[in-house]
Amino acid sequence: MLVTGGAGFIGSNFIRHILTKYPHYSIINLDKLTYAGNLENLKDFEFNPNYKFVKGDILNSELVEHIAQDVDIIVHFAAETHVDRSVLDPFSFVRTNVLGTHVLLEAARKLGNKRFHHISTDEVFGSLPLEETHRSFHEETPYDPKSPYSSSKAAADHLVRAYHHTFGLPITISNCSNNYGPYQFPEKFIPLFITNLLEEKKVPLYGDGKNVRDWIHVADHSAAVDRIIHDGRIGHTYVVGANCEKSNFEITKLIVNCLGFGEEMIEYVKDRPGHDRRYSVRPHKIQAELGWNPQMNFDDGIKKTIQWYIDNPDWWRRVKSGEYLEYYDRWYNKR
Ligand code: NAD
Ligand code: TDX
Repeated sequence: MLVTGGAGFIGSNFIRHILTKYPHYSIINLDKLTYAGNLENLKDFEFNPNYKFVKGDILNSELVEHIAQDVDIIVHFAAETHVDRSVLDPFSFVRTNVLGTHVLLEAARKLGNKRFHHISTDEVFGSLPLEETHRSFHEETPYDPKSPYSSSKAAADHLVRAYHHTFGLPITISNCSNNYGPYQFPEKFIPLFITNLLEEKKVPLYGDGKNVRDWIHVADHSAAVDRIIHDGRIGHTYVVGANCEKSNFEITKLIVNCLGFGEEMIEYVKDRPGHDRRYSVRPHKIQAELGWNPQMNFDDGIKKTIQWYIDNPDWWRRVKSGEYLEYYDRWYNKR
């Protein structure tokens, strides 16, 4: 299996899931090690003979064709993933998410139509109004991306489908909701808020704090991708989510209280431009067809996640420095 972006948050959790469940599988992890990639995430697999890391860019077609020669499947996680960064620097998102996906599709086609699974997001479907609680995203929802990030993911999804339709490439796509769990880079909402509080800093809640996200533990997302790559129908899309909608304020309060603070630690800050109001995912197809169901309830998952950040201060202190601080400064001072 060739996994791209396996040194990031979800990719590393997925590799750990696969090599634990199927110890005879062999994985090549191709990752550029951007600010978000971290080899420490898979340190325990460093010497596993069935795991190989290759540092490289998915836009390097020669390298991709070389390492994909003998694999049975490409599972494509690599991407620029932070919506706020896509506001500051849209081109890097077009480059990696659109052009990079294209390079991988071409390689898969040239190498005799390799099986290809593309990891996408529910954000390609756009934004739902808060009050229309009966509406959720599903496989037939029209695409309506709103941010440079979600537009670049949508463009990639269309290319993946076009390669199936035009060249018969055996593809599947998953559109998953917001993930949380261990090894998530602390620029994202949940780990940013946990680590800020561990540093006794306030947490920056955007706008009115009422935006809603549909949360899933990363272990459940990994299990969903596992089901799709093994038994998913070729050419099909599966939306993935855990039926767990929460407002940002609700989650903020939970984290703040869990860490022994009160609401005085919440700082309402200027909203993200174009901030999507609500995401909601209806994962009926993957549940009915593949028998997948989320296992982790949010209360347990968030407590375990908070504990993971408490137990791993070296990990997050190292990544929450250098480049990250420059980015944070740009985000708050130059937008
Ligand atoms: P992440 O930012 O933690 O990791 C991305 C990884 O991709 C990093 O290891 C980085 O080094 C690597 N990478 C980036 N550009 C690369 C390039 N040009 N060549 C090779 N490697 C490159 O991201 P994540 O949160 O783990 O997301 C993984 C995938 O899941 C993405 O495709 C994302 O769109 C999708 N997704 C994420 C979420 C979420 O909530 N985090 C939800 C749904 C879908
Ligand atoms: O400082 C913050 N304050 C705040 O209020 C940050 C970083 C976020 N937020 C809000 C914005 C969102 O409503 O929290 C919510 C979650 O924000 P992010 O963690 O940035 O996630 P989101 O924008 O929803 O996108 C995520 O989910 C889908 C991932 O980053 C994407 O890669 C994935 O596709």
